[in-house]
Amino acid sequence: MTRHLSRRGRRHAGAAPTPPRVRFHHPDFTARDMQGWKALDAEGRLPADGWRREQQWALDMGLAGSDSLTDKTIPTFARGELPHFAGINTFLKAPYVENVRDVGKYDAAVLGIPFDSGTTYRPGTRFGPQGIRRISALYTPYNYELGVDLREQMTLCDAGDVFTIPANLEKSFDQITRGVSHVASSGALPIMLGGDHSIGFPCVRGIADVTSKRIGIIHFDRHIDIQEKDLDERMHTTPWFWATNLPNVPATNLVQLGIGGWQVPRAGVAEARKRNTNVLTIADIERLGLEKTAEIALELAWKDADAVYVSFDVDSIDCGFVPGTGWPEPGGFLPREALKILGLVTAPGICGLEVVEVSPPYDTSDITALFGVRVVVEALGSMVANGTLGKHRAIIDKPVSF
Ligand SMILES: [Mn+2]
Repeated sequence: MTRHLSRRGRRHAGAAPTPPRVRFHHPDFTARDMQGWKALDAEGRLPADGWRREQQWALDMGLAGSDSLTDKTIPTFARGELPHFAGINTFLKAPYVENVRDVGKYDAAVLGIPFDSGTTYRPGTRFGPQGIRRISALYTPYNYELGVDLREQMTLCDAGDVFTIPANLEKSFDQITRGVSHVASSGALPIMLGGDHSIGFPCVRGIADVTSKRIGIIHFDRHIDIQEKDLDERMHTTPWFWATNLPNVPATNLVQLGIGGWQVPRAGVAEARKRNTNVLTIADIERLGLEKTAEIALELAWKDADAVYVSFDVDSIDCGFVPGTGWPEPGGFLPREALKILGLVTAPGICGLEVVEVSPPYDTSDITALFGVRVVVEALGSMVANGTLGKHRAIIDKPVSF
């Protein structure tokens, strides 16, 4: 942009000599507070060895491309990241671990929990893992603002889905706990793609089973999800009642962010009050600000605890952004607010992450599933940027083997 002429100068602009072109509003490239400029430099410091290895692997696996192609890194059969519209989708096209005994060779493992028998309104979250994986193909492993490239700085695999039993919550919970405890015992960070929120209990149990240490939970939701039973069963309104009954998962370390509106069952509120969980509403968070909210959440979740688990219900976001969910609710987080808090609360490292309530049959243009992807990569990116990925291994003192 050229320098603005003064009112007087503009009036006589026709007669005045042309002013010199001066960069007036552009920021100083050396300014430390300009993330946009700093991130340009940060990318230049990232390695690209992982990308070159992937390209070579793609040629080895997929045959060299046709002679007419100028770019000799393109194989005949699509393998790896490119093109984004092709290939068999794992999460972020991470390697599929066919033999789950190999899962410990990776820093983090994604596992799908295709289960919606705990749903009390809209079903469809059994397709959540498929929906999230499909649209995850859109993403690269690199994030601009963080200056992080997951392909270069960590190893990720997709362990596939837990075999759940439709119409049987209890058998499914046992399967889920077994799967999660297997992954947790291996040392890989377990990342669960739900599934309805009833999986919160068996997922936390899977991690709590492999440690004698104390676990806190940071829970993003519009719903309080801590009543004992719903419709006579342990439905998706109940996970924290059962999780905080576990001896090493105290309710006082449960931090519930974004709770509110007209869909919060009073039975759950009474239970949260009785157990002294920590509830912050959207209005609280607006008043405190995002940084302060994250600071409070970390303080409460980590108080006398050794690790923190993050449970992210996509319905914590205003329903205008997440139509594909089981109990949509207006008035929740803006996506960027929740992502900011999520990045901050995962920065010290977590012992597990679940993203729940993505229901592709109700989704529009994959936007809810896309947000689910973003939750996972945002958490991983934050831990990589802060050097905390893998810290959870220190708490695994009772690994299981099957
Ligand atoms: Mn919810």
